[in-house]
Amino acid sequence: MSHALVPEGCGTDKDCKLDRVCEANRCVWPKRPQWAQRSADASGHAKPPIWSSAMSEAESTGPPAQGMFRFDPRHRGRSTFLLPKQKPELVWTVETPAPVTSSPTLSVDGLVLVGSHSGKILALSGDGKPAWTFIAADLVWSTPAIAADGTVYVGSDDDNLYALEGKTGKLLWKYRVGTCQQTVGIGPEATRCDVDAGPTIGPDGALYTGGDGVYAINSNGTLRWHFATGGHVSSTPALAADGTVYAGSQDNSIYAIASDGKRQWEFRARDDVESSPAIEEDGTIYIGSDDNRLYALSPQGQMLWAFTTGDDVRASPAIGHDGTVYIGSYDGLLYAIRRDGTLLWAFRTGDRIQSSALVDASGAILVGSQDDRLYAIEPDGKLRWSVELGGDVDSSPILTGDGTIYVGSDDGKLYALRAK
Ligand SMILES: [Ca+2]
Ligand SMILES: [Ca+2]
Ligand SMILES: [Ca+2]
Repeated sequence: MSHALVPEGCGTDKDCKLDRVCEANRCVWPKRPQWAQRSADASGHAKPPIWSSAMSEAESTGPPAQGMFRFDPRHRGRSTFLLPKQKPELVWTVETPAPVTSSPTLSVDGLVLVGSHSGKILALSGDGKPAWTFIAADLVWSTPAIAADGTVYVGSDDDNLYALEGKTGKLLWKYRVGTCQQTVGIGPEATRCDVDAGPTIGPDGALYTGGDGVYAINSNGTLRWHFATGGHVSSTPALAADGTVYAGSQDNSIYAIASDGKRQWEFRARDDVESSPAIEEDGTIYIGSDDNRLYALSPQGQMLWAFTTGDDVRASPAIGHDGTVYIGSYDGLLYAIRRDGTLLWAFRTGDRIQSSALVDASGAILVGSQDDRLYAIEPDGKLRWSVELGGDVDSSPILTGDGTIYVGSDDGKLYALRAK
């Protein structure tokens, strides 16, 4: 079969992988990120004065990372591609062979990377053939992140953050997070230092992840800083344009940490925070909590609003191009919430939603549910199609320029789906 990913040559932006655009028949990174082109005045929120200039500068220090959880450091879950209109068909599956809650990531070399509870990190070609496998000493929940140079960073419940060579999977370094007496297995001490988060890759190549607190690790595997929290940090920190790191913790708090590792503020939710934050262009932070709420916080840490769902919110928010926020809840509903905190619509699935939604270029949504289905939802909240997989779909799906969808499931498989 033909390769699922177009390596070179393009007719339109849709032929290009990731967020690249087609210029003179070549896929290139856009000169300015799309978010920087919109006026913050239109949002109605106060704009931090350094916002766009700081990010333009940061972006100019190097090409953006190839991929990570929620696609970029601001975690908006926003794709530049279009979801297929027709229900896609199964192209291939790969047995990992244990639950896949990790979300797949694409490299510009055309590899699909995913972690598994088998401890394996698998790299597959676009046609599902194994390129390499790396085996950690415990479960992998973490979504692999791929730096601009192709290096793959991924965490494991064995308490290590691993750096792997992108083409071969060869271990470059590992960083042991925390000083937990027991690193693998179950129990509070065995899980306290688990590296479940992303990691997130910053513009200078630094890695932001969680364990017994929040970690910033240099791209050579040395510690930049550790920010202690009162509970495990399982979710992936997000990085704002001014270098502020936002992270949630099982100590019920959401933290803002300056680029030097110093605490800026702490916002107290009423229960664990396992959702990862998403950051809007104007700096607004959206994050869910086990207290059933989705919070909108200002860059200064004030609550703008809270939207209450019927159960824990462990998924991470997606932010549409028009500012609508999409998030699933353990109550089984996928919510579309306007930027003022009012409900636009809710879509009911048959079980809890842990999967974080993807929003496509037209505002259509893709999300998994523990009812074993992957749903495509129209911008107005109506069902477009759904596909039944073999188990819970807690993994967050990704979409490529040719409409291929990759997602993992508790049945131990990574799925590739594509419409005819
Ligand atoms: Ca552990
Ligand atoms: Ca709850
Ligand atoms: Ca199920």
